[in-house]
Amino acid sequence: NFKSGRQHGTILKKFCAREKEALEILMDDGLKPYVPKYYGQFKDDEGNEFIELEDLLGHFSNPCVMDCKIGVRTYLEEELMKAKEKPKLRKDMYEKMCLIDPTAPTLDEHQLRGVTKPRYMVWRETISTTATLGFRIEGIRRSDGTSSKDFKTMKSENQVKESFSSFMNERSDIVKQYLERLYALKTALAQSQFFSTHEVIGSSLLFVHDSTKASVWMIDFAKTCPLPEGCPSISHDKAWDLGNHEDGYLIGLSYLIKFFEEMITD
Ligand code: 4IP
Ligand code: ADP
Ligand code: MN
Repeated sequence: NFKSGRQHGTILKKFCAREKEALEILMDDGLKPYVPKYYGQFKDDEGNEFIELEDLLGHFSNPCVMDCKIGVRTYLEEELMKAKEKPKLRKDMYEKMCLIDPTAPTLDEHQLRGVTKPRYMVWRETISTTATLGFRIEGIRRSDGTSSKDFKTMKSENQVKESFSSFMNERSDIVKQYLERLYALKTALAQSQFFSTHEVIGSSLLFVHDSTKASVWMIDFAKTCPLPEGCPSISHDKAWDLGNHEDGYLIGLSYLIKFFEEMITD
């Protein structure tokens, strides 16, 4: 997905100021063990800017990888404000919507051949498990290298559980290793200064295992922001209402933990 970094075991991701700022704080927070190591900014010869991150797959051989996007909301309140003040129609999002369900756009939207970003993002939340479970599977890559991104309309608990089972392929020991890590993450989140002062939107948990070990990390902080002045804290486990900045991160984590627990049969 990303270019290899300058050092062995790192990757380069397109620069985003917000993500860089989050990673800098995270490197000095209790969540550090659950985040790829951040090695700083980098500009290539053409002037393209990157952040350099630990390659989390580096510790594994022929890994299986699953990306779960966490939270009940996937766009920023700021994006919603912008769309209200000055609606910008996204033709690309309208087209992505039609590909999945040509009956999803309203008559107006069909005529305009465009939808606003929040409209598209909310629709994606409701056709998947984001709105109901606070997480959704974004992609799975198996150890043979084949991958599937066919999860956009996965809306039922059973479908998600089946995908988890097939991802973990009856390996109870792997499920247990993931669970230990998820419990530890939950504890670290409860104690984290970073987590108590940030809204975490559009971030994923990246699950990685091979034949002997399993682990999970928090990734993608491009839409993780410090809470505004007037809103010193959020619970991360309450429903979102405009202005309350809740992200539902812990709703998603709790469901993940619950589903993984249900997979342990012995
Ligand atoms: C994508 O929709 C994802 O939600 C992207 O999030 C989001 O980028 C895109 O918004 C949006 O079009 P699909 O997954 O349905 O294609 P991610 O990068 O986490 O996958 P942002 O920038 O919001 O994270 P645009 O505005 O970048 O197109
Ligand atoms: P974007 O914002 O462009 O979607 P992400 O940070 O979400 O980028 O990463 C996209 C994908 O790249 C993830 O689903 C994961 O498979 C892979 N990835 C991201 N960060 C790392 C990392 N540090 N090490 C290995 N793979 C990663
Ligand atoms: Mn992203």
